[in-house]
Amino acid sequence: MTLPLFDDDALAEPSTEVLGPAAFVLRAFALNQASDLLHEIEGVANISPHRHMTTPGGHTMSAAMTSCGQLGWVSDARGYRYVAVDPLTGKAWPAMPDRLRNLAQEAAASAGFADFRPDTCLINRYLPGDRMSLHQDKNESNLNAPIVSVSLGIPATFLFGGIERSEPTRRVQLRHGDVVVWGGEDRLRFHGILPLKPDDHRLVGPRRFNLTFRCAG
Ligand code: MD6
Ligand code: FE
Repeated sequence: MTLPLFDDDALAEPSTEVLGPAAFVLRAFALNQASDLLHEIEGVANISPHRHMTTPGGHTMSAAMTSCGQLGWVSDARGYRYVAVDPLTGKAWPAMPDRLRNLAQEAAASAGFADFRPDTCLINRYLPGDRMSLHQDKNESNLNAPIVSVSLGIPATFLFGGIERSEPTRRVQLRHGDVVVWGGEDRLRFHGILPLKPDDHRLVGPRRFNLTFRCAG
């Protein structure tokens, strides 16, 4: 028998890392469902394709985005917000697949947030070099609900800061199958993603997907 010594995913064991009083990394939580999740992402992107949005300041975001659920996150010259109609297609966002909703609910519950009922899932797609600058997630009307964030594909370095932009950040490596859950007093902490290093994932290719589930409406 040959042990998969070169395959990080195959060696990943479920475990929990504590980032704050109400913020946790659930290592490998989504690993055994990853190919099903990728299939669902493809289904969503076939209806509402990934696109590069513009920030209110006029910059093009490096990660390409789409959404599913009753609401989708958009950014343009008018600001950041959630809308029920995809501006690219003129139609409602694709429904949130049950498999995605169930995974988010299970991850939230195992981090201590019972009855998480997300109404939106933002699907970010990063290529090597893409990044996400330090930000707070505060466009959601329900800031009591946590956020569940699923990483698939090539690894990324997540920056996790404080409630003020000026506070120091720590670096957390997020790999294929990892899930971050945060809420409560950690809900408004600044965070971001460093530019992705060139890499190639055996299942996903030279890409990273990040799914973030929230209660936005
Ligand atoms: C990303 N994530 O991982 C970007 N936001 O690609 C986020 O911006 C994020 O992972 C809120 C909660 C969890 C996250
Ligand atoms: Fe965020």
